[in-house]
Amino acid sequence: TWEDRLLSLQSDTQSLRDSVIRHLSQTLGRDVGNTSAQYLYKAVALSVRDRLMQRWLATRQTVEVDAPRQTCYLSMEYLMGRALRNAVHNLSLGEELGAALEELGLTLEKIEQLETDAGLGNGGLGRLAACFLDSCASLGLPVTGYGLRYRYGMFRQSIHEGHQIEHPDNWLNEGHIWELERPELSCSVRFGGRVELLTQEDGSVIHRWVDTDDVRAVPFDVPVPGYANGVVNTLRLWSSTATHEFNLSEFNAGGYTEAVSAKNSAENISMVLYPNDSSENGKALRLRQQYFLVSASLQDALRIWLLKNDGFTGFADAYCFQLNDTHPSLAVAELMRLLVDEHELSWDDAWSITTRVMAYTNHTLLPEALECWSLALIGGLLPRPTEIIQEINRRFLRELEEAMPAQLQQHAEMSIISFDEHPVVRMAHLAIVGSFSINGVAALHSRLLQEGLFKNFNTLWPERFNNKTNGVTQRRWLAYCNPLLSNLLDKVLGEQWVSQLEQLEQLAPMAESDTFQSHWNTIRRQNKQALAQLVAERSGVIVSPDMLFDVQVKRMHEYKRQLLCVLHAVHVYLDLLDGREHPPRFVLIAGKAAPGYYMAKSIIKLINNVAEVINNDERVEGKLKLVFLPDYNVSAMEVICPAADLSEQVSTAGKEASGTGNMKFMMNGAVTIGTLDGANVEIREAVGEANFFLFGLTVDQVDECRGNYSPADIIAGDERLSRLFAAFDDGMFDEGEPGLIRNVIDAARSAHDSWLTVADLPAYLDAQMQVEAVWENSAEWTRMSILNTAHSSRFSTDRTMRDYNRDIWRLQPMTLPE
Ligand code: DL6
Repeated sequence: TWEDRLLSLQSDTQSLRDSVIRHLSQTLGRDVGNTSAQYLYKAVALSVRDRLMQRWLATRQTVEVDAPRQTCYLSMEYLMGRALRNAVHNLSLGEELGAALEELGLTLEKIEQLETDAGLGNGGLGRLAACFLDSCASLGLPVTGYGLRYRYGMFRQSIHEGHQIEHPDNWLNEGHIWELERPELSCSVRFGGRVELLTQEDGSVIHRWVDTDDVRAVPFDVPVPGYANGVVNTLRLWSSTATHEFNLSEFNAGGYTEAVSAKNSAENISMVLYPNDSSENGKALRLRQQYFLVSASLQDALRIWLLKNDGFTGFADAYCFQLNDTHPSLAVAELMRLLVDEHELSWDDAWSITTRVMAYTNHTLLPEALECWSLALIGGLLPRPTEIIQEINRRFLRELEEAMPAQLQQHAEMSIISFDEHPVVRMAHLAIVGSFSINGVAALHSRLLQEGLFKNFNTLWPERFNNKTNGVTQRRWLAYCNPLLSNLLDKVLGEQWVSQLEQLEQLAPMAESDTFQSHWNTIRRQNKQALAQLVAERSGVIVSPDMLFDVQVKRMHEYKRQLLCVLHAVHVYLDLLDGREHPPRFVLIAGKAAPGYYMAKSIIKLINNVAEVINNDERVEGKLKLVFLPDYNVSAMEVICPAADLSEQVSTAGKEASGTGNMKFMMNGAVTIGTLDGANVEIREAVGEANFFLFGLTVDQVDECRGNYSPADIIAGDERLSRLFAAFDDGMFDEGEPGLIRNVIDAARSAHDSWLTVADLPAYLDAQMQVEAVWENSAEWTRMSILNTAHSSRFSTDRTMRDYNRDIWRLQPMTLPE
């Protein structure tokens, strides 16, 4: 009854309040009446963590002992963001905790802001892994995430005179409440050394990897609470440390630096996240990180298996390892090594297990992101795994000779180790040869993989290829980041929509209702006010919530074409100066550029230069603003996506594997302007052509364009473009650094521009005119906005995880008491 509920609410409120006070004084040793905000956050987080512990233990027990089958998700990146709000709501503690904090004179909203983002990822790939974990826990799937506990995560970005400046992300500075160190589960990972061949009495030869430099892998466990189901899965992050503290004799002899150097080099492995998104950079330390992750994780899985089994019969039916891109694809060789060398299985038995447990997800078609390690480098660092890769490849080429006789060109193209003078190991090929499932991340991307990049493999093993369109978790990306809309949805749909997102479809008929539209707009306006406040705090620029909020936030990359967005802003600016009217618009761009990516950094500078001119020109005051928001991260997106009117998804067709920002915006009621690329194709299909602003070349047209492209002619033939480029040529946005800006503009109008910016620009400007026309009809815009949310349910990672589970993992959901 409601009375019982009230009583339990009161007692929970009281026990939470007591718990906060107890942690403050007893765990943290602080004076309750006089402490810093950081300690208050910690005491609150500890109180919530307490509530997870029992369930966490019960879930681990179920996964390790009872679950007939489980998945280990191997990923170099997890972009988790903040944990407190997510845990509070997934545990349904919001009301009680809110009341407890109120009694202490605090608010949950303020406390939440004190948490540092866990930024152990670059962008889409890492955030996808975090969404997957949330959905798996919420669906009760026995899935453990394995990753690295980087001491420094994604760099912090500031802007100085328009330039990106990078700062170390010292995210563990204040300690991390959400992790538990598990030193007793540590293991050793080998590097270097050499391989010895030993002939056995029966004549067989065994390989011994000796004289290695070993590094200790220490796991730190992070809880992953499911939504209202009592399940708490685990994210296990490995930290590297030396196997021996330091060399005492050298230390005693005065060689202090030498004495600690082995320790330092071991600790370096998990020291810092490589800040490259979609490009590999071939550094030995990165290879060490990858091997460290896979070796420690596989050893852990085998250890758990051997707790209740005394051999490997049945292992392949009980485990699946999902490889998040090629970064962990050394897992194929490492599992072979562990099974053959350490557990003495025959090659054939080990290979049969390996190829039944590995599954590979590809996240990019960009050639620069396809990892290839020099055979010499990998051979020096990992001699035994390298031998195994060579043996896998020898057998694979033999298989090819039988399956595709006399097709030597194809054999060379498909070989794991290239036939070059300086051979490289193609990590994607290693992953494909060793996996029973290979998937892309959106329908278009998977088709392009099968018809293009992996065509030969698809001919050989068509049954291995499949698509799994990405998603986002509606809990973080709608229910918790947009509480006002979430409350409205609770009222009109009931609270079940949070776990049954299909219920959003029921909003569609309400899209025409004046009353519902009015509620919708009131909420959106408040969300826009919150974003306006963030923008004012971080950039000093004041924007009105009545403006059209036009947003492009994502990693800075030429193929994502932030340039289109800023060129359109300049076009509007020039129009306004020429006396043409446009509805008031606020263009927001944010994202980090890889520190070594000169062009992406120059684009940031260009955006800031243009912003400086526009925002300080009184003639366009109140009509146009452009802001580059520094230090974009998960927490910033939680404020941005509920407030966007227009979502910019404008990559060159065929380049964006899927995109997931596009889904967050759609779910929160933004309308997309985009190309037929990645998951945009499916978004448009879901929301209907009339509710999506489409422009630009298709993948086929992009291909046709190559070698036959003349941006100069396109510019000369379109007055808008001529005026635009003339403004840059006149130095309107140079701000004292003409070379930099000129470089970007010249690259865009070069016939060699791979991103075809100018080719798509006229159509983009036209599509933006359609945007304005609809925007001026407020009821029509609101209808489109509501329909976007209504039709967004297929972009939930709950759906994505069900798809993975149905086709790849085949896990039985766990049921635990709530
Ligand atoms: O699948 C997640 C995400 C996609 O949404 C993006 O479209 C794609 O660019 C990104 N891929 C990478 C590739 N990195 N590497 N290698 O981040 O994956």
